[in-house]
Amino acid sequence: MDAQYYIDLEEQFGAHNYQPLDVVLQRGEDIWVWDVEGNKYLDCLSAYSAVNQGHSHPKIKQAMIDQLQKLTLTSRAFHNDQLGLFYQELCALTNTHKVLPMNSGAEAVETVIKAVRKWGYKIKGIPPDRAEVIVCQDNFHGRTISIIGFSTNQQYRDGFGPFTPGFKIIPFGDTGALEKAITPNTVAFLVEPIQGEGGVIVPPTGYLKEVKSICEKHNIVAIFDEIQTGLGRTGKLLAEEHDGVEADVTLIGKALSGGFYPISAVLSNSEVLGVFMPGDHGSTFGGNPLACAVARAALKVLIEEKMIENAAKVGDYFMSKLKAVKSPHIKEVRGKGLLIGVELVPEAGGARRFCKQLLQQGLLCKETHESVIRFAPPLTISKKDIDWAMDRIEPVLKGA
Ligand code: IF1
Repeated sequence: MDAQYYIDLEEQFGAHNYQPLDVVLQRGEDIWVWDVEGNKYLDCLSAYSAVNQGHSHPKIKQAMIDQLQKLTLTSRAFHNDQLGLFYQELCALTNTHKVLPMNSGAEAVETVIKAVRKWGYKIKGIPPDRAEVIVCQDNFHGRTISIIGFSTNQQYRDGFGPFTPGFKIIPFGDTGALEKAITPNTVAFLVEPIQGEGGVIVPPTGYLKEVKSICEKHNIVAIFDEIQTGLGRTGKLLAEEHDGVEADVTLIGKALSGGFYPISAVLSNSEVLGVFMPGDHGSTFGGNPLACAVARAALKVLIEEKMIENAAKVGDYFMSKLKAVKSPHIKEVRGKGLLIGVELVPEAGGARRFCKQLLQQGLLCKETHESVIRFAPPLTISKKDIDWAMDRIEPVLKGA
């Protein structure tokens, strides 16, 4: 069948909550994907950084197949032989004390909001139902009602009220605003190390370090949402490492499974997650043996195949090539590692048309915040692959 056949089926039967580019993908291998008509593309989105390890990584695939032959789901009413090993390996890798596994990134965000509120009431002594969490302008933390309730993107909120109270919004990157927003009822500050959907916004150097010391000073929980920036994307295991600082609670997801299966996790010091008692929180699929076996393999290949170091090296190379492009359309090239945004000037008419042209040239990427082209290929990409990509990106960026 040709692409239109599949597009028409989605049009006829699917809710229209996305507007995909006109390409129907069928197969993926490492940095490459093929559509139903056999055309080959370099994937520069990596499913929004869920496929950091490259499409269909053989070792993650094999780990999934092996676990599929044994046991996929038991519920947390019983133990299983993958969860404890997953905890141990993840904690050793991230210097974490306690883990709570969930499925989607948004569920991890919702989980940490519950945890810090309970920590506020039980440990910090905040009056009941008065807990406040500070978040940033242009944040993206997921699509649930509570999370979009503190989004500043009108479309994400429109028609979905009423929203969950208890959130304060401050400018991203502004530690003075953070200090000013803190009240005796503040329990936490939730922030992305780099705002992905916000347009690949990189905060001033040392921002996270200053955030952490302000949080320590006022006894509030520093939560870094690393669901997109984590697991090697910015050239470090966690983006917080660029500032040499550790969050009190870190959220990861997406590439935690290498794109094979939904799994997310709340990584915390003992105090915050320690407030949960049996029955306080849960999820049917959270921490299932299949998810844990896949995640163990995804973490293993990330480290063993030095994908993080490669992201730093090839990311710098990619960034330098993009910065060297002389084009009247480009306003700024920014990012870290292999999370790069090319912001276009308003006169360029938006990033989508450039993404459509790049698609014709065999590159898959996605606009974000209307005027930014986001480049986030798998962390396995080589400098040679970047040269192949730049041979196609440069003419498009220079074009009309
Ligand atoms: C969509 C954006 C990216 C995230 C951060 C939590 C979540 C995400 C920093 C929630 C998810 C995804 C969601 C997807 C598109 C994509 C996205 F454009 F929406 F914002 F990556 F930038 N924290 N981001 O980036 O994780 O529940 O999706 O597993 O909703 O369209 P999730």
